[in-house]
Amino acid sequence: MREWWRDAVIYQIYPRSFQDDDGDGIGDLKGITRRLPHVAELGADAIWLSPIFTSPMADMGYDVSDYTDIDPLFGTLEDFDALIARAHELGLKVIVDQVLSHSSSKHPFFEESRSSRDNPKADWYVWADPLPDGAPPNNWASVFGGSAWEWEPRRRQYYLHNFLTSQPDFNFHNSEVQDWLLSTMKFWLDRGLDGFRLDTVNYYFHDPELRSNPPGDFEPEKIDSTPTETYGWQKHVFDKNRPENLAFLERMRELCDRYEDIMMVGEVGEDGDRSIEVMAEYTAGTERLHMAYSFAMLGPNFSAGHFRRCIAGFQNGAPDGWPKWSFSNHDVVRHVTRWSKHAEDETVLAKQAVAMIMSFPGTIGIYQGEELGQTEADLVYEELTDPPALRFWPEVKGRDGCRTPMVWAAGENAAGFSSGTPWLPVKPAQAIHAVDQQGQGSVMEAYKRTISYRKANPALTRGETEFLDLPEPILAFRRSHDGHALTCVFNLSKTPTTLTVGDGAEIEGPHNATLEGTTLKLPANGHVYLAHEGALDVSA
Ligand code: TEU
Repeated sequence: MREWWRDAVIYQIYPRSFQDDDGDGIGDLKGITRRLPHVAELGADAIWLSPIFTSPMADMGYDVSDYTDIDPLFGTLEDFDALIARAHELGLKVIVDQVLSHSSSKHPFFEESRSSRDNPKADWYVWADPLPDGAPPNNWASVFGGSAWEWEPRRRQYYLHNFLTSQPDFNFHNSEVQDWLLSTMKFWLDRGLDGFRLDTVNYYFHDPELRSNPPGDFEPEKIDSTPTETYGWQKHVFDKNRPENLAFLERMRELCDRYEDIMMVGEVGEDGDRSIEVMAEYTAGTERLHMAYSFAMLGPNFSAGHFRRCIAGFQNGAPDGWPKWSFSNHDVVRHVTRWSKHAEDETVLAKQAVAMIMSFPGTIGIYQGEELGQTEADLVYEELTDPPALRFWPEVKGRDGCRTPMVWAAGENAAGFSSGTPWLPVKPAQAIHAVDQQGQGSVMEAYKRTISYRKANPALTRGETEFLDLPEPILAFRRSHDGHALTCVFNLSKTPTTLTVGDGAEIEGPHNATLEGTTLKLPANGHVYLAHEGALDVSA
């Protein structure tokens, strides 16, 4: 099916926490395979597996030590093959996380590179001499705290790590590195994979001049004592988004285009308006990424203006680009908790959020558990495993709270997830969202109905988008395709409101609004799709 990915709903699986098959308390590939019908029944078209390759797990698999094998925690290559086969039987495509910007410090190539200045891998990572006073070459800081440079006594040089010290950055200026990384992608494509989620796709190349960035509003060495109140992602002083990245995207695309229907989605590690520009730049045309996402919709901002800036900003930036939007993933507080101050009830918010995102233009991503209205787990320090949380607690709670096990059944601990002790606890506040507690009127029913409605409406999957100028907290836009138009209206507040709409509109699909003649009543976190011919006036 050509360009399957444009219409797709992609379900992100965090393998550690989806389904444990061997009772060690950690999810695995056999467990995922067993639970794939759940994903297919939701109406999803593809799964994205967060890292499953061999790793010391310092950053839960985003530190790879063997790019062409499965970590024993998750299973074997044969288990992977069985998962692919089962997914394809169910009509699900499979993409996996490909972490190319850095490897694990335990990768044999880095072990060799750091051992001396003249081994075959000496130039495969980013090494730099100290300044005359011994300091690192510049003020770049790690996303996870401290300087982005770590000292290696055997070389008497620093190496670059944009994340943990155990995640050294590859030197993309070395063409051998590029060629080898492409070969690891080819290994998985030859094994039947349908595509990749490319980690930190805007971090690949560094400035070879190693120029410092203007001093940020912090100094790396003070970062521990004055942690930002944000989610641990420090105001990163590394020069991301370098122009050289584009040529490597084209090399990856050229490889993928040798296969049938492969898709690459890039993670743009930015969260402001710049991130929308980079998403657009990286997906423009047909020679770069198929699509990209950023942290723009993964933060605290829950306003009509913000969502409009993201969507309209992307479309203006790349009329022929393609975004992926999602509200949650393994890196951020779950959206029903993150935005809870805008709602009296997190379940109502969950239903509004799925109605919103399924009406957005582009490909839609959902994160395991959000179909249950899953909330963020409140963990104590001793339960934490995530490095930025352990470093910046209590200002930064880290990412464990959004990574607790999928709750397949109500009951004690991790009923249904594991017969053993789960690697993160399932607290009562999460257990109440169990899959087997979902029924009539549940969040899961809303997800199934909304995804089904989206897939039946090309106006939502392929239509044009035109925003209506209404005051906060109303988000309204028209989606139109082949003469069919839907005006999607959302009340992004917990205060009910009434709008006036033109004649002839009819409510379609999941909603919690009422329309009497031309009076549209939206409750707290109201949402509605209005079907109509031509233009439809909506006024506050
Ligand atoms: O996350 C990327 C990331 O965390 C940064 O891009 C940061 O979010 C951004 O600069 C904020 O503006 C990816 C993975 O999703 C994450 O789980 C890994 O820990 C990280 O890369 C390192 O591989």
